Amino acid sequence: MNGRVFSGAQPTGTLHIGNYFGAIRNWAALQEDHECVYCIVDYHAITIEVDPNVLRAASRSMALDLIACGIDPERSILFVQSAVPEHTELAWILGTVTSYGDLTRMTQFKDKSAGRKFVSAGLFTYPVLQAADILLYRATGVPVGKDQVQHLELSRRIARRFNSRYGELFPEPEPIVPKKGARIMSLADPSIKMSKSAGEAHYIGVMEDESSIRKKIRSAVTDVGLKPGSEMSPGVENLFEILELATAEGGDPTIVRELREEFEAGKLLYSRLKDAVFEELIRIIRPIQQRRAEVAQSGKIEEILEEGAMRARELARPTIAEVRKRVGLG
Ligand code: AQP
Repeated sequence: MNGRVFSGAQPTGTLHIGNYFGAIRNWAALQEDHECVYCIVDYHAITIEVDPNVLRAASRSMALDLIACGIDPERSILFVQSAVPEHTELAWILGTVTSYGDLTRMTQFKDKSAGRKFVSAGLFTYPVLQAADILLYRATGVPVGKDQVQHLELSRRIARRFNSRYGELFPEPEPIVPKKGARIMSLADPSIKMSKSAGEAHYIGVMEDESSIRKKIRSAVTDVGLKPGSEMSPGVENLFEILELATAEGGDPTIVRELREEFEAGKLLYSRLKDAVFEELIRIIRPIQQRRAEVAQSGKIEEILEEGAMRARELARPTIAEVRKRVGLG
């Protein structure tokens, strides 16, 4: 084993291909040679108002999505964050070694708070809870997309400040970011990242039905007036990246080469590129959807999550006990 990794996904909706290529694929791969702790971060999800009944169901649904994408609950610890209250206890303590100034520089807070009438303090302190999630398990690696790298840097600073004030306890966690797919953009607006909360048009769900995926890809923003040697627009670049990532999972890479050559020659028909993206995505998504249906039918999800929470608490309790002792609490 090469150490322990931790990562989380918010149950704010269904997994999209950005989550899959940027993070979840890596989560699955890391199971081969790491001790993996994967969490459905419902405490994070409530930083933006959400219907309680929707949230509970969404956490179960996210667990099914993750298992369908290859997270094996026997090899990895898979659980819902709120079943392990040590996360919030550590978050409070770590908040006292977090600089207010650092928090004000977080771009995710700026993006997510923009245009909202009510901005919760929880949304502002979100990165402290994220640091607690990781440090609670003394994880050394965190597989995430590019959007989370700034938060990870803050987690490292928090660990450093805690260690220097109370004595060495936490390793400084390193982000594990894929070389390709770390930032998939929205198809409807390639200037923003693909995201659940940006709205339906902005993402392709891993569990979405084929006709809806086809429609979204067909209406993906590209550009007009392709000439030989012209620069690739962000929308076209994004489609090529998705195509490359999908073909890399057991597909035929010749199609990517051919389409790139057609682009260079100024002859590429975007409808051809979009059809290829659709075909390749469906090829990898279909078996995931089938697997999800099977796991859902087995009716074991509650049991899996309970077992995961129990295993997570076994790891979390000694850390929190040590933290309390060092800080002089209790
Ligand atoms: N567009 C993306 N490209 C690559 N990776 C991405 N991730 C998110 N969007 C992209 C990575 O997916 C993991 C899980 O993300 P999350 O569920 O914790 O929430 P998020 O980062 O806030 O993702 P969303 O879809 O944008 O959710 P909402 O809209 O609900 O906030 C993370 O590792 C993330 O880096």
